[in-house]
Amino acid sequence: MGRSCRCRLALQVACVLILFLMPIRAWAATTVPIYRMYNTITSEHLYTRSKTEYTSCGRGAYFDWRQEGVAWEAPATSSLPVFRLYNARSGDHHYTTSVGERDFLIAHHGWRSEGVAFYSASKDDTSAIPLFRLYNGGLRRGQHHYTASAAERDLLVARHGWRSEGIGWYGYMSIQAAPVPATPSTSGALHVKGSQLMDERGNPVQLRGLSTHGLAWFPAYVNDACFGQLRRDWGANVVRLALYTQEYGGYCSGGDQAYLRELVCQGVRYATANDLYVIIDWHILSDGNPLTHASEAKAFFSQMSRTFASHTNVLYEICNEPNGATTWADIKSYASQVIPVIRANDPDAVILVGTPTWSQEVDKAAEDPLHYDNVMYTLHFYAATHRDELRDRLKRVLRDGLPVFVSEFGICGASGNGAIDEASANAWVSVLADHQVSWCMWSLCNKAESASAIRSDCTKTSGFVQKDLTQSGRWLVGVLKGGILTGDG
Ligand code: IDC
Repeated sequence: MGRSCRCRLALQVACVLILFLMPIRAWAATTVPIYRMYNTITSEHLYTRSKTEYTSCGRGAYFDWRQEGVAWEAPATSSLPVFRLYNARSGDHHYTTSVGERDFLIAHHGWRSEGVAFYSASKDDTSAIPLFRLYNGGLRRGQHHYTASAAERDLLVARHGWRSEGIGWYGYMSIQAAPVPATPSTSGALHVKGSQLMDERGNPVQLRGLSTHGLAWFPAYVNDACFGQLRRDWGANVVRLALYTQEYGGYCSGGDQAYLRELVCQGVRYATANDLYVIIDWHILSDGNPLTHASEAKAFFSQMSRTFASHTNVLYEICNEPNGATTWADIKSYASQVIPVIRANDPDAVILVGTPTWSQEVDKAAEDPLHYDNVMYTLHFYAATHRDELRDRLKRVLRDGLPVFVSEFGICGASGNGAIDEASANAWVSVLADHQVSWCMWSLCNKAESASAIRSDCTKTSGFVQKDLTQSGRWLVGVLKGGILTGDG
């Protein structure tokens, strides 16, 4: 059976089901997931509420559908239908809320109605989110694209010749069933080649995920269900475990070292069980210079690398953010002590090294890099504080071949608080996607500050739903679920 036949049949089945279920759903005021599929041959995206259509459309001469997960949630029914049209000549699908547009395309451009695809939420519903509509006249098929992610929209407009056509309709954010990114089970042990992080077969790979807040302060988020949700529902493929060294209760400032080490080990175990890469972050901050606690760092990384020598999903970040008067020479001297300690147990693991001025001066590392394999240098940004100047610095060092990992960023100001700048954050993730630079957002906690992903009135530590997420959290999920931002669109 051809794809469109199968799709039509599935649609008919779905229509019957919808008719059947409609009164119950309306009464229960439920939402239904809308699945997004991508045809790698024609570049068309297809959106469907039919799980059958989603799971049965596979591969053929003219199509090779990739499942991209749940794009958004639609009301099970409403007074605002979104119509689906099919053009047999081009094999393209189109979606519109406008009866006028639908009838015009049918009457004058050879389109056929495929009924109601799904329903729109009301734009007056304060929990509804817009679905953006884009147009690309240069494509033979898939000329329209629809996304709930403003970041994906901005990237398509800025880099891929798309034109924004405003808002198509409204839905609700989905925080389930994200597309499957490169994970330890598919991509294996990572290595660094030139400026690029690579998987075990030598393909470029981008890690995208979330950093914990200080493990000593927010240990409860280190749990199996939480990491499972990050991976399966949000689509993250990395989690970073932030172990503060000097702050209150830190590893080198009175914290219970055995307990903190056990927390890190648990974090690695939960990450491993959920098929995530994991970064062990020695989170220097107020200690300024990593040399301050170099001997504790060596002992710590010696233990960790011995424990996880056989793990292929562990990355070591040896100093979060050197700052103050710390020079690149200081950091080099520190790295030259710590890297051999890790290498003695784990010869190939990827190691991340911080750079001066809160990990912003990657240019210093580019001028005088370390002489070890599988090392990357970190750049950290806070989108409302750091914009073009730091982005340009990143692009320059990448051009010069420096491997960079954005192991921490926020979409707010550098204090971790204050106003959020989504436009700047979107510009950042576009650049990172273009260059396949890996990243982790700060932070997985419910502290009352803008950087936190979880609202401060939410005391859950897993099973988050949309209303549990802050603006930062929602933005993150939107970006993780925007398929194009994985760089494979
Ligand atoms: C911040 C936390 C905040 C905490 C503070 C000091 O968000 O709750 O009180 O540290 O411990 C960084 C650091 C990161 C900061 C973050 C925001 O790596 O530890 O977290 N930030 O200020 N660099 C730039 C910003």
